[in-house]
Amino acid sequence: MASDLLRDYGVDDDIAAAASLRTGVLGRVIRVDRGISTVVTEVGIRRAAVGAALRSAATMEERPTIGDWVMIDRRDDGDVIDSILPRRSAFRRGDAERMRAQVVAANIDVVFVVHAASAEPNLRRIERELALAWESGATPVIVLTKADLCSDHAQAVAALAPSAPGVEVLVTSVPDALGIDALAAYARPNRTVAFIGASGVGKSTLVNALLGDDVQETAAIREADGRGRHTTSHRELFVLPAGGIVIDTPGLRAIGMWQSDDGIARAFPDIEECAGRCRFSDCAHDVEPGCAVREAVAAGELAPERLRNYRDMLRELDALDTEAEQRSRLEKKRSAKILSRAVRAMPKKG
Ligand SMILES: Nc1nc2c(ncn2[C@@H]2O[C@H](COP(=O)(O)OP(=O)(O)O)[C@@H](O)[C@H]2O)c(=O)[nH]1
Ligand SMILES: [Mg+2]
Ligand SMILES: [Zn+2]
Repeated sequence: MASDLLRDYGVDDDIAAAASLRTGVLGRVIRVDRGISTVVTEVGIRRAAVGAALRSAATMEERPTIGDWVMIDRRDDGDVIDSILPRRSAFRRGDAERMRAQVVAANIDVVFVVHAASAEPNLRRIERELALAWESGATPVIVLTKADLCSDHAQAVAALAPSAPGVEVLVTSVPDALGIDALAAYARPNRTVAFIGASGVGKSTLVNALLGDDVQETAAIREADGRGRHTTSHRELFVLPAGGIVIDTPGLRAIGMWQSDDGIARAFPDIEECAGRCRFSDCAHDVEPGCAVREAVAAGELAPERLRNYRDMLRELDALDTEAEQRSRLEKKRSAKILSRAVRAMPKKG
C-alpha cells in the first residue's frame, strides 16, 4: 500500500506492484547532489548514497536520476539505493566528450521546451530539443516565455511553427499571469512535467508561478540584454499545491544527440514524409537525383537550414554509433588478450 505522501509524488498501482517484487523501501528521487540522492519515501525524506550493485553498473545511465523510482535499503551505516525501477520515460542528452548519455530526468509525462519570446528564436536548438524530447517517451510542448517583452507574440509563434510540426506552443508572461493556467493544466495530479531549456529563459520563474511561491531562485536581469543569470544549479522535483509534479533543471548549454530510435523522425515528420518520395530509398538528400526533399527546399516549402540541421543530427548519431562500435571492438580485443594471457599463465596439466 502506497502512502498518501507517495501518491502526491505520482505513485500508482503499477509502480507499487513493481516495488512489491523487490526488497527495500520505495521512494522517488527529488534531488541529486554529488551522488547523494534525496528520496521521498513512505517513511519520510531520506538521503541515500548509491549502493554497491548500482555503483558497479556499466553506465552512468543506470545511476539514479531525478524523477526515478528507487528501492532503498535502510542500513545502520546509512541508507543506500539498491535498485531503480524501470523508467517509463527518460530525457537523455549526449555528452560527446565522455561518450555517454546524461539522463536529465526520468519518468516524465510532458517536457516543456522553454524559449524566450523576447529573443530571436534559436530554431536549430528547438529542433534538437524536440528530437530528444520525442525520444524520451514524453510529449513535448513548447513554452514561449516573456511575452510581455515581445511586441508581437503571434508572429513569434509563427516564426517557430515550421520547426515544431505537431507540437503545441504555449505563450506565457509571468508579470501578466498569461498562460500559467494552460501550463498548470498539463501538470495534473499523477503527472510529471519537466522544464528544459537554456539558462535565463524563465524556467524557474514558471516553476515558482505554478507553485505560487518563490521556491526556486531566479536570476535578476543581468544587463540591458534582458537575459537572466544562471542560478538554478541543480535539478529539483516539486509537488504543486493543486497536485502534479514539476521538475526544474539548470540551463542545458549543449544539446548533444544520443542514440535515437524515432526521436528525429518524430521531430521532422515533414522531411520524413518527403523522403518517402525520393527516387532512392537510401537517399541522403544531398546530391542524389530525384530527391523530393531537395525539391521541397527548392520550392520554398522547407527551410534549407532545417534540412541541414536534420542531416547534421543524423550524422552525429552515425558518429556515435561508429565510436560505440569501435569501443566495443577494442573492449573485446582487450578482454580476449587478458583471457589468453590468463590461459597461458595457467599451470600446465601434467
Ligand atoms: N519580463 C519578464 N521577465 C521574465 C519572465 N519570466 C522570467 N523572467 C526573468 O528572466 C530572468 C531569468 O529567469 P529564470 O526563471 O531564472 O530563468 P531560468 O534560468 O530558465 O530558470 C529573471 O530575471 C526573470 O525575472 C516573464 O514572463 N517576463
Ligand atoms: Mg532556473
Ligand atoms: Zn532525398
